[in-house]
Amino acid sequence: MLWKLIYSLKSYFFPFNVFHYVTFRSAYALLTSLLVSLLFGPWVIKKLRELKFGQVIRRYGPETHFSKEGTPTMGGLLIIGSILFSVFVWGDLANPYVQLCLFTLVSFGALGFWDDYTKISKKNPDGIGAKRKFIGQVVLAVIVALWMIWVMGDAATKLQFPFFKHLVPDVGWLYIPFAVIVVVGASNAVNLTDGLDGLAIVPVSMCAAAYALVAYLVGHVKFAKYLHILHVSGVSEVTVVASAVVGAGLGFLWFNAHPAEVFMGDTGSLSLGALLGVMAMVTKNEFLLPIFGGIFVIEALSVILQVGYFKLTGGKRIFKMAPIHHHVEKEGVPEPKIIVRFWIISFIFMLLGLSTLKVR
Ligand code: 57M
Repeated sequence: MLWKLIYSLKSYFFPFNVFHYVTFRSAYALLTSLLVSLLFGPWVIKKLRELKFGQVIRRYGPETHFSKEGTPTMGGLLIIGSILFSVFVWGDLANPYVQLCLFTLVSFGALGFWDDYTKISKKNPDGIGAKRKFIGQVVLAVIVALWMIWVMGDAATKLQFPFFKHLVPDVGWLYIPFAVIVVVGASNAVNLTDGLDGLAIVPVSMCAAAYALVAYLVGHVKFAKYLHILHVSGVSEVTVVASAVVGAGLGFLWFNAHPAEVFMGDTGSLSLGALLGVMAMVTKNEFLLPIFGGIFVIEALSVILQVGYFKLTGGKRIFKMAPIHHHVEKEGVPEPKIIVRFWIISFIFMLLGLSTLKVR
């Protein structure tokens, strides 16, 4: 909102007119959240240490993780704070889609914080419990879905698919359970992926960058028409939010890179995953998310297959350990190598997803 103050002075100094442009504000939103997270990172990590918000390591996990015991967690507070500050400066808080994104970020962040804090205060790795966490996610996802339908109107319940420009069914109220699957699925998939230093934050940042572009295109009538995608007026402002996520993610990576000085915690993973889900919804490109976030799909599928096979066979495993990053670890691949290779795969998924915008 701060940009509106400077923009109002354009009659005195015309170059201030540039503050009106989403592209300009998005670039500076990225730089602002990056700078804020870099500047405040050391202080936040110091505070988390002082508050003894240290990670409890499961003893049945990979031995290489035992040395991570006590690493400050809840670093998601730094990510969320950097995004909020940057969007306050460069975003339009009156925009309903920006409000939806920020509500999702803060509400899921609060749910994750509650879980993280319970894990630490009660020394219980299960935190508030999977059932209570899931119910919280579903309730918040329903609120976001209803809010979006109220804001967006008829277009909200329409679905569009990669490659099929004429297939745009209106699913009506069925969109609510669909939206719950998108938001809760993304939230939990990012949560599961966040198991190695930097493993989740880079694919999250790549997905956010992809949705920054998608939001910009969907929000512009000409671009949307040219690409045969639904136009959603006003959704271009989400480009500013998505760019702030990229900046905050890079800033957090500075400290989360191996060997990590801080973990994002459920505070970060639940909120960022859910935010990606909501960005997919407000841009009406929900089916691009499993492509952009292909690495999250692989991680979640590895758990589903492992647990399902384990139950079906009375104890047999497909992987040495799920999620799949632990299986690769058990194969003896060093953590840094796994992380960078997963980043490369994530980058490929992002490009594949973006390419579908042209192939329709
Ligand atoms: C989320 N959390 C990490 C950190 C991070 C059903 C089962 C697959 C569930 C799954 C699980 O509990 N997932 C929870 C993953 C944890 O990271 C913390 O959690 C936050 C994210 N929510 O921000 O605060 C550990 O991950 C490591 N880590 C890093 N660097 C990072 O930057 O090294 C995290 C971030 C941290 C740290 O060690 O403690 C996690 O892995 O729990 N369970 C698992 O993933 C476990 N898998 C498992 O039990 N597999 C079984 C069955 C159930 C499928 C099997 O394969 O038979 C593994 N995780 C752990 N130990 N920690 C293996 C055992």
